[in-house]
Amino acid sequence: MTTGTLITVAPTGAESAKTEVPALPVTLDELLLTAKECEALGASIIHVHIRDDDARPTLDLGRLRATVAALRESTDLIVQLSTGGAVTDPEADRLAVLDAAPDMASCTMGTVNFGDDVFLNRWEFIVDLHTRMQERGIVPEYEIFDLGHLTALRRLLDKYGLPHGGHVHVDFVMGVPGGMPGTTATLVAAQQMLRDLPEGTTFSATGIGRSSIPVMLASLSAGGHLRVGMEDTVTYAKGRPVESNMQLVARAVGFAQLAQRPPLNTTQARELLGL
Ligand code: KMH
Ligand code: ZN
Repeated sequence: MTTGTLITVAPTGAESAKTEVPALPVTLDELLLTAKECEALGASIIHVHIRDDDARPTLDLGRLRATVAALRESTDLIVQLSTGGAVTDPEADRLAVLDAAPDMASCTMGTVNFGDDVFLNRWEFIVDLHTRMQERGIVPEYEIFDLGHLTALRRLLDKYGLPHGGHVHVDFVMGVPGGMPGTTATLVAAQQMLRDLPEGTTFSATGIGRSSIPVMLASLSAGGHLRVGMEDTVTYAKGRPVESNMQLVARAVGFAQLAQRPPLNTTQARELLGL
């Protein structure tokens, strides 16, 4: 059964430099403006990475708390903080992100090569994230960069139980150099593997770079949801840099409407995710 479409905007990420991508929102004001405009277009979740005064990625707890509060005051978006951070962030700082008490947080289900870097996610670290989120009433979004991460998720849920709220939602992050490719065949394979997870498990998908559009179309046709934003995509079309996150959200909304799966509003999204 298909429903409307949950649209997540991931506006900033930790990988692009403001000097190279001037449209990237890096200050709190830029983030809030982006959040409000993306919500008005049809986004219901915001996946947040923040930057310091020099526009470098940071996991500073004071800033994270202020960001969560400001997003809640200015929007009704579901606030999802990244616990992935940047590849250089230590585990303790990534765990401490939960102290900012977001509605949701990401939980990456395994280690993956990440271009020339390694995005390290040890089993014990994953267990810590999952169990602390259970204790604190934070709903996880399980980030799946490779198919084996779904097997790890099944093992996690079997051993440590369901997340807060009881609903399992995963996000296929496809096309990272080192992870699974952003193709229809891979998305279908990943979707098939959801059969081993609790009934009712939902998925979003995002394709990095040029896999953005194929993954979006595949996800919509497979009953999945969408994540878009400048964390994942900085080129709109060949030779055309992305002008704003709103441009990417508007395109996703247009595709969702064409698929007759219009965007879920924030209330419907909360219901779907067990928030
Ligand atoms: N920046 C990547 C190393 C997440 O937000 O949880 C990890 C990432 C995943 O973006
Ligand atoms: Zn992220």
